[in-house]
Amino acid sequence: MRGFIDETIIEVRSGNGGPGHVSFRREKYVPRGGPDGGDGGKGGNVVFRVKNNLKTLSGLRYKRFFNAENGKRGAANKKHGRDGLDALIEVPPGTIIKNPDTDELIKDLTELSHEEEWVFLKGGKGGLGNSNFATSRKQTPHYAQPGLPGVERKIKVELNIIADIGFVGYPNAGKSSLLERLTNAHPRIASYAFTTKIPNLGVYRLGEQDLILADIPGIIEGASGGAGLGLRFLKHISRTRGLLFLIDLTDEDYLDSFPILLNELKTFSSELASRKRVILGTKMDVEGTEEALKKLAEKYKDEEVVGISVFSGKGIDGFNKLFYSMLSGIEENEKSADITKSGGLDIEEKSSS
Ligand SMILES: Nc1nc2c(ncn2[C@@H]2O[C@H](COP(=O)(O)OP(=O)(O)OP(=O)(O)O)[C@@H](O)[C@H]2O)c(=O)[nH]1
Ligand SMILES: [Mg+2]
Repeated sequence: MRGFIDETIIEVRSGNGGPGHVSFRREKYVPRGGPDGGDGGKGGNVVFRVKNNLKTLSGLRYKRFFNAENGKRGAANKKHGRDGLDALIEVPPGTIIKNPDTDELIKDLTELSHEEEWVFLKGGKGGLGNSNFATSRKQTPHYAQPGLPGVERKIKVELNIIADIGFVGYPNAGKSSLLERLTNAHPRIASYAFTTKIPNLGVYRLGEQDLILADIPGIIEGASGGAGLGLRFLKHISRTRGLLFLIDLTDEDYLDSFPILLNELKTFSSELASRKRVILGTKMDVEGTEEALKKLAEKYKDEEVVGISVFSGKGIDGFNKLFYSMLSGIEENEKSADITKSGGLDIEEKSSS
């Protein structure tokens, strides 16, 4: 995933109404029964439903057409045709629907909460069967109405992606490497500082839900006061729900960087510094890091400290558990509505790359 805006174009169609039916009652000793053709069923609607466990539009990406079912024809005996099934399109909170040609807003689904639905296109009405048209003058009508046609539209579906977990650390700590290891993202990785200049996002599949991980540029001492690149992006992590502090165990001052990083966050926003967090000691494949990790864990007894290596794979399997524990309790506290409504990472940042 490159940018912060996920978008895709799809074509949707509501169902045609089913045609009304033409038939006449047939009974013993009644040579010419009255008209008994039933009405056609209604065409299915095109419906959007918001699902909190979705975080991207990947569910729409590989399916371009969403067609509701047509209503069924009416039948004899005034039997009503079955209504067509809706085309149900499930999207994450914060999804926006636009006209793909003019970019005009059609609907901002940010207003909807979990499981709420919005009917975009109504299906066509079913036609009336001939049983509706008998009059005293015309007792055997041989016509019924056709159903009304459905509606077809091409639309652009857009989503501001909001990160769930932010990676914080000095330059070169291994943040981008970890993102690449855990997700589908392919950020630039290099052995010099400030390789990452704008945040990279990746999707981590956690059971039924997608977690968006954000790798942000390295933060250095004085970031909150304007030093380095990290500052510009501190505002991005301010929307994340949990933070991973990456500390390079091969770094000389690995024992001191955590409070410095935390202090930068605090200076920027005290609320940020109180987010759920885990300290990751990185590059555990390098000699001497076992010892370093121990010292780190001893020094910050109140923190959760975990050792990992992207190279050897150490600790990588533990991320499922780690993310579950970071998110537990968060879901209920933060009504996801205010997270989604605060918008995502700015597209303006994307174009500055
Ligand atoms: N030995 C070892 N090196 C690693 C590991 N993970 C990353 N590195 C190396 O550390 C260097 C920095 O990695 P990046 O992922 O670019 O670090 P970053 O934190 O994103 O750096 P900035 O974008 O500059 O803030 C690269 O040379 C990586 O190959 C690891 O698990 N073990
Ligand atoms: Mg990086």
